[in-house]
Amino acid sequence: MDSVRISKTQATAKMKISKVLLVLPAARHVRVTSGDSSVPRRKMLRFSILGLTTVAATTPPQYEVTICDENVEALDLDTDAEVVGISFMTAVAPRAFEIARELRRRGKIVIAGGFHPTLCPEDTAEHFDAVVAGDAEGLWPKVLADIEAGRLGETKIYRHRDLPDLACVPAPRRDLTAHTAKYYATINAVQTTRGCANGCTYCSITAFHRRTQRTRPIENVLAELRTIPRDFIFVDDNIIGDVEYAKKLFAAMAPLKKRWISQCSLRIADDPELLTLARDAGCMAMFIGIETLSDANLADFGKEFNDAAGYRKRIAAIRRAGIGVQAGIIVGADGDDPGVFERMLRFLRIARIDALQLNILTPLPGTPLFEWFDRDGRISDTDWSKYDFRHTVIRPAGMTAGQLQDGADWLYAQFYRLDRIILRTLRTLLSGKAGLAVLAWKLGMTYRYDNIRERIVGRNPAARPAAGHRFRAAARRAWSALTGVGKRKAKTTEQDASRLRFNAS
Ligand code: B12
Repeated sequence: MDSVRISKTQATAKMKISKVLLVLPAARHVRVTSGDSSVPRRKMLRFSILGLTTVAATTPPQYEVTICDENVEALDLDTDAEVVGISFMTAVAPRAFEIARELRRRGKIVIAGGFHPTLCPEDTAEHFDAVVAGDAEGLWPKVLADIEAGRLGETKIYRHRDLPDLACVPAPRRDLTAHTAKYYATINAVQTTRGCANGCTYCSITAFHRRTQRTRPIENVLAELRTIPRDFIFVDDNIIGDVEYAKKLFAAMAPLKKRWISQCSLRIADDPELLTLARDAGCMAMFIGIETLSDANLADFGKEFNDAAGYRKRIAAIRRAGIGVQAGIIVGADGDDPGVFERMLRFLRIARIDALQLNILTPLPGTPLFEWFDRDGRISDTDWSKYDFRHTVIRPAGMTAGQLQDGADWLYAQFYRLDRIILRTLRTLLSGKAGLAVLAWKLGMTYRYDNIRERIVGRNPAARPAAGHRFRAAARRAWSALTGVGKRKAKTTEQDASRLRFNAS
């Protein structure tokens, strides 16, 4: 273990711990609060709190552990736990900082862990008593021991020198989520590998896992699978990253008769044996990063292995094997112009994509993309809560920021239009894949519900406006040329070039 040491005088007093609370903060628009305890109907988008159930499992048994996921229950700031661990990704960092401030004011010891703390440990440390950067295994028990011994202040950032062997990953404490299980698509999330060896320039996984992929012993995974129901999700980042391992795992899983979904790269399409093994192991669908139709964008993303020209053939091969495809798409890359949204919608229809996760290009801290955008002064918004892939936080090269936002909203709303969801579902049903049809229907309706609730409609920036609209726009332009009213203020060069300070509140 490696750690950042700070002055000894800051060490805390010895503290007896009996209770530990683990918190998953939620964004404002989906959060359950004590004032309004109704849980938003978006169950299909809640499927894993494996981070916290795993941290709970690494907590020494003498402590009583509870979990609060703000997506499904209100957080009680007057908790009787002495120590609170908060897990968060970048998009919820502001909420995590707010919770930490409130809890520390109440005398609690508050520790951060997860993606954002790992990728921005120094910034995070300003808000917490300590930060666990990386896997909890091996570090979290040490933090708790340091608190009891009064040594916590000596170490502010706990970090592994060498990434731990995944043989040490404990079975997650799913029992701690039993009371809220009905709000999740499944609480049965399983991880068989961590990380991904591909070096995609926008991806946090590469930075977090130091561009490695570690695998769990197959017998440990099988033992865990035997304890859970038939349907579950593998939350791996690229489950076929280590092909030989994946083949062995899938072959060993076949007799268990499970049904699962996961994430992988398009490379699965190139290996017929792998496809068959995955299907026979119960794979129903894969989330696959298609990302873009432009080879220039793929080169910027360090993802040339996707090869845009081969998409349709490869996707067809996956679907022929009986595996559905949810496409991960990124818009706003330098090669994208205002026509990208229409082109993409057409492609998604022709390629018979079952579900879509649309992401506006977002430079996440710790990634090469973030360094480039920061260096070039192209980050336009420094509020982490907007780093949820649904907000434009960059200055795009091939269109305006407004066009990017409008076009992305339009594409999402169009893909999840009710008639299109029905059509896709019927098509899948008629091809004899009832399980996949139900899954695609539920997912489609959930995304649609989110779009309606968040009033996402958008506008196709490449569409020719109707005559009335063109007339009003021309009149507005003439008026603003004459009077100067309504002109957008240009940002100053100093503002553009200055190093950005990210909003921590
Ligand atoms: C399932 C999942 C989701 C689920 C739920 C996630 C959740 N827990 O809240 C849903 C669908 C809601 C989701 C949404 C999003 N997600 Co998501 N998600 C994942 C995924 C695939 C798996 C998470 C998981 O279960 N991991 C398994 C556990 C075991 O790993 P872990 O969480 O890292 O936990 C370990 C350590 O980090 C540490 N640890 C974690 N927490 C704590 C806390 C303490 C106190 C301690 C000591 C240690 C500790 O110990 C754990 C065990 O070693 C990850 C990718 C990944 N590999 O993790 C992306 C990931 C976390 N998501 C990501 C993103 C970007 C998003 C979205 C913003 C956008 C999107 N389109 O996906 C939205 C955000 C919505 C919002 N506003 O909140 C990024 C985060 C990047 C970042 N820098 O923030 C990831 C890494 C994916 C990626 N390829 O980049 N996601």
